[in-house]
Amino acid sequence: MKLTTDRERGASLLSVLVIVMLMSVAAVAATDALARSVLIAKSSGARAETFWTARGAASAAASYLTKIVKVSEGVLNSESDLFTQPITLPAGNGMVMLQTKEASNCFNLNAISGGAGESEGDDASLQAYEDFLVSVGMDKAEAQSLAEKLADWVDADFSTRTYGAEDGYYASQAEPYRAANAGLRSVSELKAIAGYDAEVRARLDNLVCLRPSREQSVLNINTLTLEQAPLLVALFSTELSVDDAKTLIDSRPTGGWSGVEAFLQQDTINRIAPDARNETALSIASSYLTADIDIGTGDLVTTYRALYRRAESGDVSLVSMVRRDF
Ligand SMILES: [Ca+2]
Repeated sequence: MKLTTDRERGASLLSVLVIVMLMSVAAVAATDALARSVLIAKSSGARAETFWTARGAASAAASYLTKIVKVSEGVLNSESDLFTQPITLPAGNGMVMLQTKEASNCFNLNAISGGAGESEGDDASLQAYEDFLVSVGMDKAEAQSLAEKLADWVDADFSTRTYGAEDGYYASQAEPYRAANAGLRSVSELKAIAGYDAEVRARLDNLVCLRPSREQSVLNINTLTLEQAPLLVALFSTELSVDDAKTLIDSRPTGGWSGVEAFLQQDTINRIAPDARNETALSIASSYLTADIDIGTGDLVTTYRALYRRAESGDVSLVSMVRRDF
């Protein structure tokens, strides 16, 4: 009888041990899951904090830029403090560093007609784009072909221009797709357009942009860099050579030209026929600015790039903000 009782006790003890072991495993798993969700909550909290800090910094930068450019009516040159000195602002638990850069000097691809009901295209903007493509080194036939392919990609209709490409072309690719038939959403979209191979895109790199307005960008002659010489060439119907444009930019007086008139007096410009000039697209003021916003959280630095537009009123407003990945 005693033996049976001992056996029963032994069996009960074993059961208890098994239960305790299972509960320990469950407790460890629960603790692990809790620790993980705390970690996830913490990191998503940090991400949200970084994002809101960036938004706050971008708004603070808009007020700061408005204050600076209102005084000078947007007149800025490459030596301006705004472009050479970073600005540090306190934000949240840390600091935010802003570096403002000129963003007026680029060819606005949104000037190429793409809106609904404008399927005929805007000949002037397309011609300006062809001139720009010639100024970056394309021959005329290549420039016309690339311009028409972009125009077909963004225009609302499905009819193919002489050298263009519509659904018929894109549907015949190894991985078929369709033309967007809408304005570009990103410069990287060029990759999907017929003819815009890596070499072509490399030539356009840093010279083309997308701006909310359909107007062509007005260049600030006092912030143009040597690499941006083709933009100047395009404004003079390619009557100005790239080398002359570079020499001109290189000879710019310290602090910049006093005005567009002084620039137009330069020999290489002065001899160009008036109807080959697009003087209205030149200025000594900046219409777009970008700010790189570095936000430090712990060991991690997150960089955002904000685009700002200066209105006629002098107010500077945020157009867009994207996180930059390096
Ligand atoms: Ca189309």
